Amino acid sequence: MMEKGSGRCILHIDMDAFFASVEQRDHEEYRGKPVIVGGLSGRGVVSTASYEARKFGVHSAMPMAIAKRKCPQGIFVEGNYPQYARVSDQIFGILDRFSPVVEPLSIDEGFLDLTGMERLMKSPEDYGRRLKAAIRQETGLVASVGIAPNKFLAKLASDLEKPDGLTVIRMEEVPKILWPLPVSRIWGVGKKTEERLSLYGYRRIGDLAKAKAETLRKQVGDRLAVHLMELANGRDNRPVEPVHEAQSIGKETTFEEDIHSREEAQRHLLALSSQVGWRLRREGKRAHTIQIKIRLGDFSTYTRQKTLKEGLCYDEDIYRAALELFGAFPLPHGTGIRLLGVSGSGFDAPSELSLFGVEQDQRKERLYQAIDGLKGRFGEKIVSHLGEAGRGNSRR
Ligand code: TTP
Ligand code: MG
Repeated sequence: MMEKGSGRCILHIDMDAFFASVEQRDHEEYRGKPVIVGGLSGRGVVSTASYEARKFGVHSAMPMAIAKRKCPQGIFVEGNYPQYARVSDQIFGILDRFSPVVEPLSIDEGFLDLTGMERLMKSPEDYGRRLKAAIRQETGLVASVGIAPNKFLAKLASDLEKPDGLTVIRMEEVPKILWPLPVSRIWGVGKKTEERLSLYGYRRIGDLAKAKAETLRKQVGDRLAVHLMELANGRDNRPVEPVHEAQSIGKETTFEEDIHSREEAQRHLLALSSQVGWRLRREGKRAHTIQIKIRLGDFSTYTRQKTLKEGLCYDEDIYRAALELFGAFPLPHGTGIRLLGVSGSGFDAPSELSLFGVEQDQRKERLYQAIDGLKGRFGEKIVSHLGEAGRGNSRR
């Protein structure tokens, strides 16, 4: 796989029964028992089930009522989503130590590109073992790992020996491992395509790999045929693409002392919104997504964001969005706020017409031109027609 340096080496990692495993880790009395996480109200569905619960036929997306029937002795919990997000951050922190190229796929899985890292490891398999051990040691949780020359095979591999799996697929093993599997295991083949393929007699991946290209093309069309034949032969050229932080313009403030009142927090959000607005306008940008960040006294950190049809660049519009997000955030009793942040992302292309783009509201535009003129001369904290800007002791 890594011998010649030309082929890739891709690792896929996926946590086992992620939410349920976090619950079992955090509650000793749940360990070894069927734990089901999900919505407990009338029409709730299962988010996930521990492997003990899966033996009863409980699985993700199943209506909770059915899960309760299948596994009456189960432990049913709503789940602690901020906790899962924190653990996920911790896991991705570990992944970042094991490869400079990490692509997160979901809260509990991602791809690592190990290509060219031969010297750092005894073997890819050993590296995978070390990664699993680091995760187990630092988070107390178990992951499954797949290693292969491409993404498709790596993801398939991580699933083959779950839970606690470590599976390597080499190119020459494709006929043995891949071909006996049902066509539905091919990425992008859902129920409909599966049915269509079965009409033509393609049930296993090997059936597709051995099909005549021309015949398959006629049956399912060029695009799908190429996709199916590539993957059925274990070929997949998609690179591991690390997500860069969404480009954003933001400001945050860490307070000298944690603040405890919502009113005070709102004043800071206004100041931050004004600073973000000013920066957006200065750069001729409009943000479709507004995010607030809240760090509590215990350092737990939350972000909340909303995306709007209209791009924003005016202080009061940004503040309104920030306030709405903040209003919906329940502040736990007794913990103060240590940090607040506001940022905008998801930019429209900068307009070539004017600093403000095609702005309908002439009055607003003139007002902000005047304000920004003053800010330009005297610094960004000098003025806001909204009154409170610049009162936070912002740090950069
Ligand atoms: P998965 O990795 O699909 O499932 P899992 O980690 O629970 O189990 P496995 O060992 O098979 O990987 O999803 C990760 C988490 O995402 C899962 O713990 C809960 C959540 N999730 C949902 O909330 N709803 C869903 O339908 C699925 C599939 C997952
Ligand atoms: Mg998982």
